[in-house]
Amino acid sequence: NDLLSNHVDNPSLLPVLQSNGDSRWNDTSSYAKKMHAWCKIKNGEWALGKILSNMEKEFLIGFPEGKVLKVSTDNILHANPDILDGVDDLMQLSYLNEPAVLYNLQYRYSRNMIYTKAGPVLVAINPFKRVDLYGHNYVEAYRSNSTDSPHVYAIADTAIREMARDEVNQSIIISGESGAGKTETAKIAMQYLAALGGGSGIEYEILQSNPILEAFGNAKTSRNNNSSRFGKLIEIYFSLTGKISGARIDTFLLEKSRVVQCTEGERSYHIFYQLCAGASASLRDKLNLRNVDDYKYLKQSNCYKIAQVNDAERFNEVMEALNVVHISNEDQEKIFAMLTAVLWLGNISFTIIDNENHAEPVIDEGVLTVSKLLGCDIKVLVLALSTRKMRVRNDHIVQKLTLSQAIDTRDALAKSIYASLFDWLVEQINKSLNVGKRRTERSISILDIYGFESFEKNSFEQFCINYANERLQQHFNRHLFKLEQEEYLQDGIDWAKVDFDDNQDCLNLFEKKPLGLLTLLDEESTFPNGTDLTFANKLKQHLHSNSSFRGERGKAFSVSHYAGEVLYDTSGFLEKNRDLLHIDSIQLLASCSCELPQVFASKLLRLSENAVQSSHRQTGADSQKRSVVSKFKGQLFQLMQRLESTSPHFIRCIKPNKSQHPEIYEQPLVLQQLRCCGVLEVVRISRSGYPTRVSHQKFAMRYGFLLFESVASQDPLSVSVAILHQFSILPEMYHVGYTKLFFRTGQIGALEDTRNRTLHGILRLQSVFRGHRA
Ligand code: AOV
Ligand code: MG
Repeated sequence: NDLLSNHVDNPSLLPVLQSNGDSRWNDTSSYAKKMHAWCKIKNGEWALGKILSNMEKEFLIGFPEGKVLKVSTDNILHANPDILDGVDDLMQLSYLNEPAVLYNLQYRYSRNMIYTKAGPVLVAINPFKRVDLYGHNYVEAYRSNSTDSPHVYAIADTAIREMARDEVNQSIIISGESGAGKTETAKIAMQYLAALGGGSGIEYEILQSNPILEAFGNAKTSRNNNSSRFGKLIEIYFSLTGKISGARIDTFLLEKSRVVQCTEGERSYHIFYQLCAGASASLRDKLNLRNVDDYKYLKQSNCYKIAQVNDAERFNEVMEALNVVHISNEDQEKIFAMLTAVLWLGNISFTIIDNENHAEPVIDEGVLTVSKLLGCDIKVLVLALSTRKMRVRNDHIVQKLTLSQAIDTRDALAKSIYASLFDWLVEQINKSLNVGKRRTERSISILDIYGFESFEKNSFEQFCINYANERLQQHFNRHLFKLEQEEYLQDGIDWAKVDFDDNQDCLNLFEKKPLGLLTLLDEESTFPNGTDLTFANKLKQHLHSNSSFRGERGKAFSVSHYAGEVLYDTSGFLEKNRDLLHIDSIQLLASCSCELPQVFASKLLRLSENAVQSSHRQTGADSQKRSVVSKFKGQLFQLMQRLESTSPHFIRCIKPNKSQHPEIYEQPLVLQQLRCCGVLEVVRISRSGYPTRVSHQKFAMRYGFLLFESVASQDPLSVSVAILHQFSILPEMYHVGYTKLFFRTGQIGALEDTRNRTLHGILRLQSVFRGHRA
């Protein structure tokens, strides 16, 4: 008893017990000698040291290598006791500060435990290597509930259970920056759902949609060798017996520009390289298909291969997958013909025909092959690439195109064929996955969009991608804060609402009417005299007061996104937003004898007619469609609405390094993602709440022996309460629930400390006794 009271009387211990666990609460008196603490080395990097002495405003810290440093109080944070090393839920940490979270994730990551819970959110750190965490045995373990280790499987399992229990549709929402592992994670979730809900065979078709969509919608970028260039929501339907009965895929805004334009070191869509590498001799012959380096569209970026990827093999896998989703061999050949036509379009060159810089296509192999593959007349193709029909009042006139107009027309046609093909393919897959039936069943949706991007040069594509991520981030914030607050209310815990940094400012910058980025872009896009420069100037004129906006030199502006500041170059914004395809090009497609171009043409026509009706605008004979951003905004709103009607499960993917290599954990990079992805926000709420939850039983067992006096009743609750009293834990620091004790951060850490010292003391005494006896 003496020994114990000594420790409790130890004044250096009490402040720790009373600390509210807030890492900003940095009074030196909360640190005791010999305690471990995190010392900030430089921005985003921390080292663990031991406190040798504490002075007024600084500490003397000893590091493992024997180094001793003076560190100011501002750069010191509490470290957690060793027993909390590598906890599988960050909520269990006594001290929820940045270094503690970073260290915990790194501890697990280095042991191939890539999944960690951050309260309700699953954090997944990209291993960039095969990890043995998947497959039959793991599926069985999660299905039978014999493990509670954090895992995508556990999330998918919860989704299935809650879908059945609550009769509410579920969603698994995966976010994280480019290359963080969203697409892989989505596939892992699908595999689990397929394993549990399989049986009819449709699950295999669903899984096989992945290699197809990746081939046509993913590409190598400087951030990710397999970067998704479209957004995807797959809704998987379950029958009442829990079996998968079908699925529906929705895609969002494919990055079209990549088909005709690609940055050095990146690639166009995988399927082009796969086709060139893997097509059989007879197919090559039929399509007049060449090698990758024979095509200008593929040549311009100087990159044909991806390390460790065999495009020819992938091609066979894609063909196999196409078979699985019931795309006939004839249709497959039609698809390949369209791809080859796109490649040959890029090879069409022009000659100047007069001194006004008007141009005409050179009639060579390019023109001939394109006309053959599309099934159109050579003359019609040539006209479509060199002239434009215009209506001036009531007269129809034919205008010749200048060289740059002709090139733009050619590229617009190539992009349009590719994007139409992509949409058509998704439609075919959906037919096979059994959509169209009236759906009364429950479903689980998995969302995998392109992640936040910030390159050296950011254009319209990044603008759209980052806007989408901004919307998703808002969904994440709202739900997590709402959910968390609801849980406390349910437990009857007093709960003052927590403020959090939301991204509403940035969303307003995009969406506000009439003066937001999107409306200003649309407005400038409809002005005949609008240019990228006038657009940039207009932004600077109208948006300078928004705190998320900054005008930059020339045609540039920057936006302060939740995930960091991005500098956008407005070059090409207007043209990409208008995304004009001249009626001549649509008519060209409609005139083709091949089926696919006709299908594309009628869809394009329908779209442009709808838009004309709704906009009451008509300029010349151009097909006037809704602008790209306004369509995208509409899609995102619909997506959010659909997600709102589901019960969400969030997965945050983290990229541990920029080089896409295994075993490298760059602390500042991880920290930046944790900060901006809102993981630390979640952590912050929990810090103001009661993150540590221990059952009465467990608590009594672990700390009961520290009691000075025995308790009359030995039931766990009474023992627990006695412990709380003995250690003078302030009433506002804990809450006694029906079965559990809820603690604020820092409380358990201090108790652990006392427990360890006591155990040490007992061991020392034992050895002293043993020594006496000897
Ligand atoms: P993303 O979807 O988040 O990026 P991916 O899912 O494509 O990122 O992951 C990038 C790469 O990381 C993959 O191609 C794999 O090599 C590797 N990887 C990710 N998760 C795992 C895992 N669980 N196990 C093994 N390797 C993995 V983007 O689509 O760019 O935003 O637009
Ligand atoms: Mg992806």
